[in-house]
Amino acid sequence: MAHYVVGDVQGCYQELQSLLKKINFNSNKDKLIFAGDLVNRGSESEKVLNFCIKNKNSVRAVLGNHDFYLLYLIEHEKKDKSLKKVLESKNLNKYHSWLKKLPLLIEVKIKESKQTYLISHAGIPFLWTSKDAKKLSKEVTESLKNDSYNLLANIWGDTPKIWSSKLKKYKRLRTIINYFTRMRFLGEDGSLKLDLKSSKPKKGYVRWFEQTKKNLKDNENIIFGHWASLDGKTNLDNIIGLDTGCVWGNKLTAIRLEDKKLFHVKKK
Ligand SMILES: [Mn+2]
Repeated sequence: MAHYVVGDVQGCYQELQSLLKKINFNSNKDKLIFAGDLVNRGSESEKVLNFCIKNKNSVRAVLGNHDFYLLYLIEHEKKDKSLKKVLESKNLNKYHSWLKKLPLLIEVKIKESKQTYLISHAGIPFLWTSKDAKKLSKEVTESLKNDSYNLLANIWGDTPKIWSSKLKKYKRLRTIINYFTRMRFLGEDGSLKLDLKSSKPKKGYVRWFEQTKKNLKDNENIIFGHWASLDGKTNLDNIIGLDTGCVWGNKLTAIRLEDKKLFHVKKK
């Protein structure tokens, strides 16, 4: 049995199938965890969701910003060019209920290596301990369970720019979601700089993992997606980026947690 984490699929179903072949994925014994952004931009988002639901006993995923966008469309707008086939699918209710239950953070402990892996779409800011992050992910999950319509109407926007434990209600939930699903660069105080999307550092801002790495214990690792222009390069062996821009013509990447081996397939 092995645990694999897969980077941003974004509707690239053919490449996902090639990657599963490459890793010899066996849904009866292996576990597959998606680092978010299963859907949108790519042409076969509905097939990716069908695969996840069909294999739901061996598949887990964290929500990415594009998955939130799909949830928003399902509950509010129902119109989008790129996600048309998903929104018109007879399986839409299944997609909805499966996506709604996904967390923002997954923790996997590997017995053999005694390593712990925290998986979230964009990462974890240094402002949170791993215990905080788990608790804050649960707050969003609870809200998606009990109040998704209002939550989804209130998650859009780049403010508040900085986390505070005093934040309440939708401002609080929006900020948690922005850190977990959209973060790239942070100010020195930990404030989000959401309009910077390249991988090049800018004065006054650092890539989130440069700060978070100081918090991690010897056996702790973080796996994230979201940042295609980084092409997986953090230069750290305990904070690993898996978004290698498949939907942009580059490649789809997975990591096997047991030995940290990376697997890639090229965009077809
Ligand atoms: Mn993303």
